[in-house]
Parts: sequence; C-alpha cells; structure tokens
Amino acid sequence: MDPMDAGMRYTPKSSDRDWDQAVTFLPATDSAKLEKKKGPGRVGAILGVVVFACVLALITGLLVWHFHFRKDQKTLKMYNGYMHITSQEFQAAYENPNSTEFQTLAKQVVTQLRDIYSKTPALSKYYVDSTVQAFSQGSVVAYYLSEFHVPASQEAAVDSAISSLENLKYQRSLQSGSLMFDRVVASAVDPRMLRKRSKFSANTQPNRPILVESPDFPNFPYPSNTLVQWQLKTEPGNVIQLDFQTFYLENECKNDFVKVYDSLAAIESRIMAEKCGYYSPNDPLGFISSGNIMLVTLVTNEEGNYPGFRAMATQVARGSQGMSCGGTLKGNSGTFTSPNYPKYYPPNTRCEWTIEVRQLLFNAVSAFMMSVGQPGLCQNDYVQVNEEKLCGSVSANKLVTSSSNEMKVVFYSDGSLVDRGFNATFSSFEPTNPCPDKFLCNNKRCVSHDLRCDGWNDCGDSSDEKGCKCDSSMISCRNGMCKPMFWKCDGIDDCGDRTDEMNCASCKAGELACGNGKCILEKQKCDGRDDCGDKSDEVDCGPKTVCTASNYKCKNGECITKQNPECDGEKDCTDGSDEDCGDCGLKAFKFSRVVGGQDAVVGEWPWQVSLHIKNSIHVCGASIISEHWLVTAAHCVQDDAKVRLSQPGSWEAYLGLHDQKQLEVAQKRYLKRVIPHPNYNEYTFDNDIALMELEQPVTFTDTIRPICLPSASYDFPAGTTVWITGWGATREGGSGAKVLQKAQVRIINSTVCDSLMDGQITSRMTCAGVLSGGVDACQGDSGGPLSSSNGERMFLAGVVSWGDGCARRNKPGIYSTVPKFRAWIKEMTGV
Ligand code: 4AZ
Repeated sequence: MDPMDAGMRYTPKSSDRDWDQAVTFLPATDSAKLEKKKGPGRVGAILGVVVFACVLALITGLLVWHFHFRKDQKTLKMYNGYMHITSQEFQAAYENPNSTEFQTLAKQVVTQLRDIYSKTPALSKYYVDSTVQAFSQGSVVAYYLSEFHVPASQEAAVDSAISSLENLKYQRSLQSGSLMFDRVVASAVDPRMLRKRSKFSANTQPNRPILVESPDFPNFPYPSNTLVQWQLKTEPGNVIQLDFQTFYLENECKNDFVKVYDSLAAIESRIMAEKCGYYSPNDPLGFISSGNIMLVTLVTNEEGNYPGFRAMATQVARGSQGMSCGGTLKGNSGTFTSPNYPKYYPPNTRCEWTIEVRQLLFNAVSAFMMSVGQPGLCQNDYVQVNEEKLCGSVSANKLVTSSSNEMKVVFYSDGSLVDRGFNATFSSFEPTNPCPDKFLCNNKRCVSHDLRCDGWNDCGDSSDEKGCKCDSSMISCRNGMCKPMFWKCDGIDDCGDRTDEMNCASCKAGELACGNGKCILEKQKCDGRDDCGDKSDEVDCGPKTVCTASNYKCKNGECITKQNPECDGEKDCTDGSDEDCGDCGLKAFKFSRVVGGQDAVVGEWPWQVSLHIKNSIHVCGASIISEHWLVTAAHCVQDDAKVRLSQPGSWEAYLGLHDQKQLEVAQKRYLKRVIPHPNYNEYTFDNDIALMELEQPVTFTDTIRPICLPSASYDFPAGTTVWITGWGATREGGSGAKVLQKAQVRIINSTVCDSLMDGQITSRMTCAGVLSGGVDACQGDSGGPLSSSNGERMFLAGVVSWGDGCARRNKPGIYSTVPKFRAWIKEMTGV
C-alpha cells in the first residue's frame, strides 16, 4: 500500500533522491530558531572568500610555473651506442648476459661511460644510468643504452655532445679506469622504438640458419604495440645474410616497420634499412652485414596488424661467391654486379674492378640504385667509373665509354643505409669500328642490325629508326621511319609526320574507303558483314531489323548497324533506348601505378575502387557499375594460402579514394557476395572477371560514380586511346603507388598481340599498351578499369588481368574484354 494514501506524512531521507515534489513538509513552528541558523552562513561566506583567494593564488602559481618553467621540464632521452674496447680479448662467456664475465665487464663499461660523461658538463648534469645490452668480437665491442633526464631546452645540446664523443676515435687509445677503448659511437634512440613495450628474443647461435619470424607468423597477424629485436651473431670472419621470404607489413612506416642494423644495438648511424609495406617474391628483400653481427627489429603500433614476415639468417664466409667484388676483368665483354645483387649490398664496402681490353666500351645495362639521399652529390654510396661518379637511380641505358683500353670501376658504400646496387656489362670496341656486326646508335650504343627499322626505338634515341628503307609490310613514313602496316589510316599519327594517315581515301569510283585505308565495293557497306576488317563499313547504317552479333540491339528489338551507338548523344533507336544511360561514365568536373603514368586528379576516375583485404593493404582495383555492384578480376578473388579471398568477408572496398594514406576520406563498403566468372581459368587467365555485391549501397558523389558498361556489340578497335588507372606498382617488381595513377595506352590489334604473347590471347582478352614499353598496368592494378571515352562518356573496355612483366617492350597489358561478359553481368546483377 502506498503510505500517502494511508494519510501518513512522508519525510524525505537523504538517500531518497527521486522524492516527489508534491510532498508537503511540516511547517516550521519556531521562526526564531530559523533566524539563528543564518549566523554560521556569514562566517561561511568569509571562509569561502578566503578559500577562493587561496585557490586563485594556487592556480595563478601553477599557471606561472607551467608557462615559465615548463620548457625546462625534463624528458627521458635514451642513447644507444657501442664502445670498442681494445684492452680485452673476447670470451665465449660474453655471449651470456648471466655469466659473471659478462656482468663484470658490463660494470666496467658502465663505470667507463659515467667517467666519459662526467667530463662533458652538457652530459654530466643530466646523466642517469647506462646498461650494457651485448658484447661482440673485435676485440670486444660493448653495446649499451644510456639514459639522460634532459630539460627540453637542452635536448639539442645533449644530442650534439653525444655525437661529439665519436671524436674519441681520433685518439689512438684512451686509458681510463681499467679499460682501454678507441671508439665510442652513440645516437638517440628512435622515439618510435621507445614508446613500445619491449620484448627481446634470444640471441641466435652461430653456424646454423636461423628462422626470424614476426610473432604469430603465419597463423595470425603480428600483435599491436610491440617491439621485437633479434640479435644475430655468427663466427668472426663471416657475415650474416638475411633473406626475407615473406614480407607483408602495414604500408605506413610510421606505424609498423622493420629496421635492420649493422650492429647489435639500434644505433641509428648503423641502420641498413627501414622497411614496411609489401615485398613480392619478384622483388626480393635481402640484406648482408659488413661484420658478424646484425640486429633486426620489428615495431608495431595499435592499429592495422598485418601478416608480418619470415626471414632466414645464414652465416656466409666473407668474400664468398656472390658477396665478393672487385678484381681484374679481361676479355671482350662481361658482366659484374655489386655484392648480393639484386638484393641489398652490404654497408662499409669498397670494391674496385679493373677492366682491361684492347679498346673498351663500358656499357651499364641495368639501373644503378644507390642509397644516397641526395642524388648528384654521391657522397655516401656511389659507383665511380673512371672519373665519373654515379649514384641515386641511374637509367638502365647509362653508358660510359673510355678512351683507353683500361677502365677502373669503384663501388663504395658507407656505414649506413644500403640499396640494391647495380648490374653492369662491358664490351670492347675498336675505336675505328665501334660496333662490329652491330648498328651504332647516335648515342654510341650498339644494337643488333635486326632491330634497325623495325618500328621500335631500340637505341633509346630513335637513331635506329631513322633513314630507313621500309619493306612492303611496313608503312614508309616521310621522315624515314617504318611503322607496322596495321597502323595505317587508323586515325592516329604513328609516324609523327602524319604520313601513315595520308591518302586514306584514295579508292576507285564505286569503291568505299575503309577507316583502315582498305577499299571495298560500295555495295558492301551496311551488308551486316565486316568487309573492311575494322567494321568501318558497318557504321552509320540506320535502323535495321535483322540483327547480327555485331549489331546493337535496342530495347524494342530493333537493331542498329551503326557502331557503338549507345550513349553517344545521338538517338539511334526509335525508342531512344540507346541513350538510356543514366549517370554512368560522367565525371563531375572537367579535367584538362600504373607504370609510366602520372598522379590522377581527385574525382577524375570516380568509378575506380581500391580493394583491400580486410584491415590490410590494397591488393586489387575494381570498377563501380551501380550503387550495389563492382566489377573486378577473377584472379583477385581466388583463395590463397593465407586469405580466403573468395569470401566476401575477407574484403573491404574503398570508393572515392585518391590517396591510400587517406582512407578516411573514402566511402568504405563491405561485401555481400563475390561472384567469379564460372569459366575463369587460373592457368590461362581466360574469363578473368568477377562481380562484387556491396553489403550497403554506395551514395554517388562527385568522386563516386559508375562507369558505363559497353553492350555486347561494342567495339574498341585497335589504335583506340584508352586509360589505365590504379594504385599498383610503378615499376616491375616495385611497390604500389600512394596516389591513384593514370596512364594512356592504345588498344593493340589482337592478331599482333597474340603473336607477341606467344599465342596466349583468347577472344575474351583485349590487349592494350605502348609497344615500345614504359607504360603499362602492373601488380596491384589488377581488377581495375581500362576506361575508354566515346567523346561523351567513359566505358569499361576491359578489366586489368595479366601481362608478361610490366611495361616491357612488345609486351602489352592484357585485359578481360568487358563486352564479351555483358550478358553475364546483366544476368548476375541486373545492371
Ligand atoms: C598483376 O600482377 C599484373 N603488365 C597486372 C597487370 C600486368 C602485369 C601484372 C600487365 O596484377
């Protein structure tokens, strides 16, 4: 029963928070008592003012302290270093941090360091303590970590005092305490490596290969917020070769990275490389130390955990095969490389080759890749050929000649930051006959006579394509070049002087000039057969009722003989269905890795999609065809050893993305369905197309729009200019692009392409590229669009599928021919 109803008065208790406002209280009977109670209130007010004044004073004091003295608040600074002790012989017990020998020597090193720091006021004031992390041979090298508490304003002074300790190396030997040492090198610890929780792995044993794997590899992604270090040691006289078999980290090195040091401690002046992202087996990642020690570190942050890495560390005798370099090279020709090529060369290396021939032409055929930050200065790592120093990334066509029969080549790497090195060939020549049995290019290269006047720029300066006498299978350009006949009258200026586009309509009376220069009888026009060979005789034929496979079929069943009538701005079907195109293939704005491409403009390719493995990196491209559906390549959605790529749950799609580092700008969608083409052949890449249904429809914006799907009869004839776009590798074996890349290529005649690709082209494949090389789709572009404009809208001509490498001469990119799959797409998606 409710007590109010029972006539009882209710007195609220302090614990009753939700008491009813309608409740009445008993009236006060003694008002004097109530007046009296106001007395303590006045005292309270005075007390309140005093307390308030105190609090105000405290806050003011704190603020003054905060702003005035805060800059001198001390922060913890760590320095990693090594000390070269000359007065001790290395003992096996130094390998074991628990041994008495280790601890005794470590104590001496710490005393020594305190002594060194005490002599430098900039250091002594802030020094806290040091710990010894390891010892290695030579006589004994001690690796230590020193801790300083430094006011913010003094950090630079402490850094410089620490680096000036290195000057001790110029004194023959210092005696202080009981140790003699001749070198102290230290540098500030990378702050990213301080933030993390540390884990140290056990030291490896010399003399047998060691597996170095990220934690939980290959079963789970590596853990968050982890620092793992592997100290690798081998016997003196050997070096350590570290080869990564798998390397798959987050793309952003500031989050997750692997650092490899030519040292046992993370001393930044001994760093060989910092790596993140993905390295494919075609782009092998491998390092070699200069001595018998190496440190591998993995640092991860809290977001984006990736599969990680597996590497094998092996002991290699210094100077063994593949690692040795220099010497005298004799003979008429030969090749030589930097040590460990094409993997990374060791630090602290100098190699000198003397090439002796009767007369010499030095011909560096592969790129020189050096680690120097500033190409041009060639101060850190370089190749010196006679007097010329080369560094940075040097063209594969770089050629240096000597004017005597001797040439000296020196390769030099300093103590940090290594790169892939170089591959070079040399060949000798008679000064009077520089290219025996070969063609001498203007740039002094020698190329085979077979390559002369073949339509391709083999010399690199086009001199092999000038002054040509063309045979009947080639177009004779007025400028002296020869071009393949199938490029005649294709509307594109292949000669460069338009010769191939002249006299295209010189047919007899009663004949019709085809687009490709061929003449056919007038009556063959619009007969439903491709008499020209380029279908130009079946264009502009008006409505027709008898349909062939090459006719566009209107919604009302009418057939149009005009080639590609859809969405061209002209109504060809009587029911107008050929112009029933919705919003597809239109860009919101007017626009004035792909290998050989350039950065796209935001919104330029609004149908381009980046497919990521869930919580992982970009792996494939795709194209938006409707609010619900994407088109990609079937080979992108085949299960692999680690990820079930055929499952929609393995993916996330980024729409409207421009920069892979700004995923937050894009619309992210998960997938409901993945439908690979049922006839996809994983050996031949035939039918390499797949559909993806989005879990949630996408909202079209200025940067997210669909591309038009060409009808089954749509033709993209050879010579048509088309665009490739993607975040794939920007060179064969290279890494992916950060910003979306675009490049222009042309459709290549299928017969020509089939012979270039050794008969591997099916009717469901379209070839496109630049046959002289240099422009192409590449790894990571797969699944993305081959976009073609009809002047009004963009059409999905193809899906990036495969190729023989990337951007190689005479090796076009191969795309799945979208018109061939139009009916299947309609059947599966309704689009
Ligand atoms: C790939 O691996 C790939 N050059 C895509 C396209 C090409 C080559 C390779 C064409 O995804």
